[in-house]
Amino acid sequence: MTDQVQTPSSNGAGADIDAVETTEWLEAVDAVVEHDGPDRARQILARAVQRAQLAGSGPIASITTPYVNTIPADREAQLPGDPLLERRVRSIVRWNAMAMVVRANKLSSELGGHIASFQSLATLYEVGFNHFWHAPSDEHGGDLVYFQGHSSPGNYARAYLEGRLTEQQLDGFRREVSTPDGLSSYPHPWLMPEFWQFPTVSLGIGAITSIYQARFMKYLHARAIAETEGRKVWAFIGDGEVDEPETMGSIGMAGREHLDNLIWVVNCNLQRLDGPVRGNGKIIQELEADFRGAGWNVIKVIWGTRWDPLLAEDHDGRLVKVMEECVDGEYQTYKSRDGAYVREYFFGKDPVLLERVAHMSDDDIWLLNRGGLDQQKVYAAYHEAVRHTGQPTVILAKTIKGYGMGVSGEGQMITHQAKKMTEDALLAFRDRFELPLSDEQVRAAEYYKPPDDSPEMEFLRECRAKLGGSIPVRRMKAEPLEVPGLDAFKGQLEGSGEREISTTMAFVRVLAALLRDKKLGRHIVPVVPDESRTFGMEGMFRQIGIYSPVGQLYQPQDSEQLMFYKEDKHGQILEEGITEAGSTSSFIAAGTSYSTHGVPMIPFFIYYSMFGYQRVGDLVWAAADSRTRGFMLGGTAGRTTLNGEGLQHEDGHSHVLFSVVPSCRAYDPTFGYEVAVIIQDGLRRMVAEQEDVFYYITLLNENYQHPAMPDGAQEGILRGMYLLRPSSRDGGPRVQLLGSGAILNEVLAAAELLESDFGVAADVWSATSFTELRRDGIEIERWNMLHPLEEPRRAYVTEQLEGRDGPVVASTDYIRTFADQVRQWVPGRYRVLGTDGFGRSDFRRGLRRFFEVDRHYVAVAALKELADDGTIEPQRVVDAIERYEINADAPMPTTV
Ligand SMILES: Cc1ncc(C[n+]2csc(CCOP(=O)(O)OP(=O)(O)O)c2C)c(N)n1
Ligand SMILES: [Mg+2]
Repeated sequence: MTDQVQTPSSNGAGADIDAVETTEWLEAVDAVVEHDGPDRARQILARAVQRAQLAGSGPIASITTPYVNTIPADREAQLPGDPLLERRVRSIVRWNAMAMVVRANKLSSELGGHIASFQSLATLYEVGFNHFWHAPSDEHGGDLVYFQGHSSPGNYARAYLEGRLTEQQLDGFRREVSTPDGLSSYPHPWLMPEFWQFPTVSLGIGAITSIYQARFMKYLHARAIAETEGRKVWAFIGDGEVDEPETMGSIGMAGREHLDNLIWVVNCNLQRLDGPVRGNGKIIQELEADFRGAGWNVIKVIWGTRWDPLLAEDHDGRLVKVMEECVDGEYQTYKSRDGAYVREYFFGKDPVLLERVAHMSDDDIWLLNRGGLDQQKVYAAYHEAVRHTGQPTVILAKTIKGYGMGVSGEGQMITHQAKKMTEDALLAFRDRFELPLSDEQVRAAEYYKPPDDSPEMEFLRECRAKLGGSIPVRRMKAEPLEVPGLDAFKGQLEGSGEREISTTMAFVRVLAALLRDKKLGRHIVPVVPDESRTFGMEGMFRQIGIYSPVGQLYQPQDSEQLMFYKEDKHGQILEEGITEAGSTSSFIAAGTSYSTHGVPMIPFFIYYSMFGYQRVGDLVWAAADSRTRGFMLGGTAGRTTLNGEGLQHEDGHSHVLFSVVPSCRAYDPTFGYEVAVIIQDGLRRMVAEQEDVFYYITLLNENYQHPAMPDGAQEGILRGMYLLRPSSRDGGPRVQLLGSGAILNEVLAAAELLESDFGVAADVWSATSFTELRRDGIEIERWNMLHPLEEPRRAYVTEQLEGRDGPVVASTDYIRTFADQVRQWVPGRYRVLGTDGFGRSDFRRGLRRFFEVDRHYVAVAALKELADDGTIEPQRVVDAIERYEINADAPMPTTV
């Protein structure tokens, strides 16, 4: 077998080694066409092509190959060592994984867990653990394995054998609150930060993030930031999971970027949760076409070693024909029955085949195994996959869901959720996998670990020692980087003077300053889904380059210009094209680089705020679970600020959505100095202090003048509010006005109206983060509840507003829920204005009036609160409504 596997080109192009022979063949084709017509020629050629493919030619003018293993039996690399010993170790892992779930559910069925999925995967995992997957060590940076989420019992069972987990911990599976070292249900770095690296259980998330991880490793290498060559990304994906758009949506990128450091293993156990994945078709053939079309190297591992003699004898193609005719629904049913059934309903489809297996007993037929459950076949596939160059590889491995569960689930429709095994099934499991357990031990589902000096344990230890230690293992911190002080952003702190700029422009300047920073600059990763020009970042194309694995093979149309579109092998920008899901995956890869690669990288992922959480919420959740550090920037945010774009673009709720993510710090700044303070502090927390948080910052495209930072504002900016402009008026009615984002300018204008038109003093506060204020509030409230005899603490909002006269009114460009978050800590009356309803297009002024968040509404709201307080006459509110020409009977914006 050759070391480097090349996919034969599909049209057979290349040097002709025997032109005379070729001519003879072509003449023969011509003759058939002439005598019997083109249909007959196609028939013969199709047969000839199939014959060649069966001999291992690979695809020829067709995107799929016959329903047999891609690697012919005589070209397989051989599994080293003692196959029986390896099987024994695997059987023990199988047992313990099953026992964990059975034991947890003996306690209570409330805890749940899955047995069937791992039993179908065990061989695929164990061959990897024993022979392929490197742990990070001095010699190797470590492979990254995205394990199938709901197969976690298999990982725990192996960690137990490796001495990483105790029996007590296994018994704490899914009991993280009541047991000291409980094990998380699924892979969650948040919950087990030294063990799990990648959250995968939301189906599709592991798939897409693994692709962008592989790409990020190439990027780090190209930029000479980390040595990632030789490291592989492996991802285990369910055959049902491929229906998720996140799973298949980016496979084209992996092909296009030649990610030969990426290996996917699709566990084709033919079943999902409810039933068959493709009962009426064949998932393996379908995926073969999809992946090959996307430029992947496809290795099908369908049949086990015991089929080899039957396939070798199949000169007339009758066996392969039946294999191809059977649909997955039938294949599932076969494995839920027995050898006699397989003889009758599979081989019985062709009397000649029945004859061929006549010498085999029903038991022999039952033992005809599937490729993904055959360690030799799996080894051969992995061996080839890790050596393949120029393309990512997908291994399509056919397995059996619930393998070994017998009557309690093997190949059965219900198997996915089976958490219990009958006593008979447990005993049969023990016998089938030859485990040295007494009936008593089996009934109690006792864990089993062979003695330390047994050949099994020695084998296990040796294998992992050779590969550098145990996996999965997660690094929690890297060497911190030095973060520039606030003075690096002097331009923003001093304000814009007469110039009108947007916070997006302010941000781009902050970013430019960071890129210039000698220490931090190269660690910055701008991630953009085709919106750089929208945000005025196109100057960076030329300056730092757009990463491309092949550089730039064309002269760009704008090459004459100073800031031309520059693609570069060492480029720094990740220009992702129009994929927020892909960009978020890059954000995760970069933002967890401190852990996976030991080098902190700082992603600045900028996108249209409406196409953020709303579009890729589950990936954001995965980012948080992964302990991603970095900045997400919701550009052109606000329901009335991105004025002309209408219902689909105008975001009035992304802040509310981000407020649900515990490790996200979300801000809605108005001025350049606020942007600078927030980003500088974010860098301090994430890069210097290595806190596992990330930031969501909304940016605006509205231009206005930015003042210099008021003295002492810094703490308030970070905690969520500060007094921006106190009224100079003493005595008389007074109000406290809060605002954020672009609406803060309306609030400032409202303060002027109140003072000039109604003689009301208004203090104006910039509320940079209602979400942070709420976090502080609930924490204080909880402390006070639990410490009833102690001096009560005060929430930051209360501390700021207490002792200041008058009701409080808040207005933002977000739905009312946003500013409402702090209601219970606001002393006195609190009225919130917001942009509830669907967005629409118009001038900003019109939109702010329509959504009732503009200066006039703020003034009216403030007067109404004063009237309700008894401070002024209600007639004054009527005056204001008239004066500002407000239609009191306009419909609610939510209803139109
Ligand atoms: C996004 C998402 N939707 C639904 C689920 C619930 N779920 C967990 S496993 C599963 C079936 C998975 O089938 P498959 O991918 O074939 O994996 P198998 O267990 O067969 O290996 C479902 C629907 C989930 N975890 N994530
Ligand atoms: Mg499945």
